[in-house]
Formats: sequence, structure tokens, C-alpha cells
Amino acid sequence: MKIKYILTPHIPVMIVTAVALLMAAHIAAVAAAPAVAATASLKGAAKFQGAALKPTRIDMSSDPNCAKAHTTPATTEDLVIAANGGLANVIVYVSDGLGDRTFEPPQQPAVIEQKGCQYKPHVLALQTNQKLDVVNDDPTTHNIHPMPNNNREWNKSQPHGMPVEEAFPREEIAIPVKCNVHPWMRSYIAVFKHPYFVVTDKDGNFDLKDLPPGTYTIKAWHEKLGTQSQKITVGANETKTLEFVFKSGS
Ligand SMILES: [Cu+2]
Repeated sequence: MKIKYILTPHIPVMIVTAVALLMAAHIAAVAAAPAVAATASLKGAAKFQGAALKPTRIDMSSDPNCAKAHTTPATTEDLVIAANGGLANVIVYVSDGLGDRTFEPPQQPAVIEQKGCQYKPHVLALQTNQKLDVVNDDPTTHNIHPMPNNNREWNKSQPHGMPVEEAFPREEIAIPVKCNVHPWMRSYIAVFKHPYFVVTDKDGNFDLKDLPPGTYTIKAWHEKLGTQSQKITVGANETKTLEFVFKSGS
């Protein structure tokens, strides 16, 4: 009976505490939920201006497992130009204008595949601390080796099917990546501390969505043709068009 007497007065206190905690959690959740804010978008294209350049063939004869994967000769992807002049593999991103906002990495991992002894995609962009899944479905061993300036360098041998998981904690545009086994294998990985970036598609087009309205410096990066910059102001629910023209040798 004595024990009961001691415990009983605590139960209402515990209930009150639990209710208070639940209420606090609810208030915190409501406060943390993002408001449905009006957003802005930037749409456009990267173009190549200059003499037509043919892609370079890759000789994969040193590894028959790589050569066998191609029915037509594989070509380099450092300059992919569409028939209309659209330039692929350009990273278009917010370089300035976000103030001191901070962003959590997305739950979804970014994925880079080694397919037919080439990196897919050739240019990948992801957020700081976002998980990177490196996939090797080729019937050969690769050795993925990013060579960063601002992140830790790593170098991993990856037999067929073996999972490799990594992440880059610091912003860097962009990290050259090579395979230590196959010298023709090259890609770039760009790391951003915010989610406002996009890579142009095979026709050179991009669509940068869900931007907070504001004034931004937008940059467009290409591994061979350098970086271009434009300043733009976009309002709530507004879409603006941007074009970046890259010239051979510029
Ligand atoms: Cu390789």
C-alpha cells in the first residue's frame, strides 16, 4: 500500500508531462513544416557556337569486357553537341543570392553507374553529404577515383556488383573522376550546399524549378568550355528564360 501511495501522485504528473511533450512536438512539427510558398523557375538552354566538332572514338581493346559492351564504337562525352547546337552536360546553378539559408541533403541518393566502361551520367551534380551510390554492372573491375581539391580524395576498386557508398561534405564545382583501370573513363561530380542546380540534357535544355523568388547570379559550367555567369531576378510564380552560349576556345 505504501508503494501505491508513493506512485499514485506521480501518474497524473507523468500524463501531464506526456501531453505537454506531445503538444510541444506538434507545435514544433507545425512550425518546421515548410509553408507552401510561391516559387520561381528558370528555363533555358546551353548552346555551342563554333565549328562542328566530331566526338572522339574510344579504343577499348585493352579490356575485351568493355569493347564487347558496344555494338557501335564508343565516343568521348567531353563535348556533346546536339544537331541544333544545344550543349549537353552543362551544370546550371545558383552561385549567389541565397543569403545564409542552409539546406539538408535529400534522402534520395545520387547514383553514378559504370556502364560499358563509361560513367553514366558523364556529369553528375549532388548536394553536400548526400549519399552517392556508385554502381558497377560491368563484367569487369573498375577503380573509381575522384580527384578533389576541397574534399577528401578516395580511390576504390570495385568488382562487378560490389556496392560503393560515399559522400562529399564540402561544396566543389566540379571534381574530376577517373578510373585507374581504364584510362579513357572520365566524369565530373559537382557538389553543392543547396539544391538549386541542374545538368543540361542531350539537347542542351535545362529547367531549374522551385527557386525562392529573388535576385541570383546563375552560373553555367562546362568541363572544357569554362564557366559563364548571368544575373537575374525572378518573382513569385514567375518563369524566366536564360541562354548560355559557349564558344570554342572561349
Ligand atoms: Cu573502369
